[in-house]
Amino acid sequence: MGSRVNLGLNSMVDSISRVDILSLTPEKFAECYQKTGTPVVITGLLENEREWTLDYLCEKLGDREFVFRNYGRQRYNQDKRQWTTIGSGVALQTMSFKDYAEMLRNRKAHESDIYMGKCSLKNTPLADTPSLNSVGEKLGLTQSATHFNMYMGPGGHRSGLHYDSVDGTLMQLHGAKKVVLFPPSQTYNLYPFPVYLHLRHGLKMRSWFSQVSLENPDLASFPKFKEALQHQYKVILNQGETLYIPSGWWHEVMALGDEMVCSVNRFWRVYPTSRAIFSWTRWRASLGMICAVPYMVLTLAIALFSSGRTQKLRKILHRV
Ligand SMILES: O=C(O)CCC(=O)C(=O)O
Repeated sequence: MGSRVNLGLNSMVDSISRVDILSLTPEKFAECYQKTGTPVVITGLLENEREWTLDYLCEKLGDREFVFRNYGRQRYNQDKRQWTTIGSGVALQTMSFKDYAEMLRNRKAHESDIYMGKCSLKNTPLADTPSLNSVGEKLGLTQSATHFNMYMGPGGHRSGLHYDSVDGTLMQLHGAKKVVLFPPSQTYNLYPFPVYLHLRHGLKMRSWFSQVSLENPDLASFPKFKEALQHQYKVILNQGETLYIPSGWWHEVMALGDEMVCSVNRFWRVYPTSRAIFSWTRWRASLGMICAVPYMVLTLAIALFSSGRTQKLRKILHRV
């Protein structure tokens, strides 16, 4: 997969392999990475794509409204066990793209850590971007699980350690991100939030997120995390590169630098099906979703009969 480096800190760090698309065929991608569920950085796929600057994004998305995540900077200093919201469960703010661009320019988005997380580009002019559409084709990925999703915001933002139950391709379009990964075998050394938490919090909390802070791990409370560190991988995803993240692989994603950083991902059905069937992390996530159903039904019913129902419904659906 990549080379192992001993940092002398009682932790080994692997780097993810880089492969150029010119030396990769869909068959080779399936054989080497998809079937084995191995992450890889693919270069050359977005070679001809223009840089997605804030001006370009304003031109394409200007007046369109999106649901943004207002995380708040203080989160980074909190013990995750005190959290009652995660990811799309945090305070949500609906605004036009151009208003958000202004918050990035005047740094209000940096101060409050406001992030455009998993915002679908469906029905926007960017959905037809040829190079994005060719990524799946060139890798032989045919069955998408979602449309393109935008993940963009201020440098310094961290999307906390979690796994997805589908495969993902993360395409870097402006700036760079650092990604830390752990294999599915490390799930219990990463102390995921318990599945039953969904009964109380619906999808505001996610059992596929880790309770451990990578920056400042509490080893007294999470002693097995030391073992996980022996299996960690790190990679800097540069502009124009695509990271394939197989289902069940834990990942934390950090936007590097101080300026706006932008990526687009797409989720794909897990192939071969046997990899999906024998994946405990997937079953675990499905169990979590089932536990979240009663809470979600109740929240939807309350939203339906309240004033401002359209906004409320939009926010609830954004969580799914
Ligand atoms: O880029 C990010 O902030 C998160 C991306 C992510 O988690 C993913 O692509 O699965």
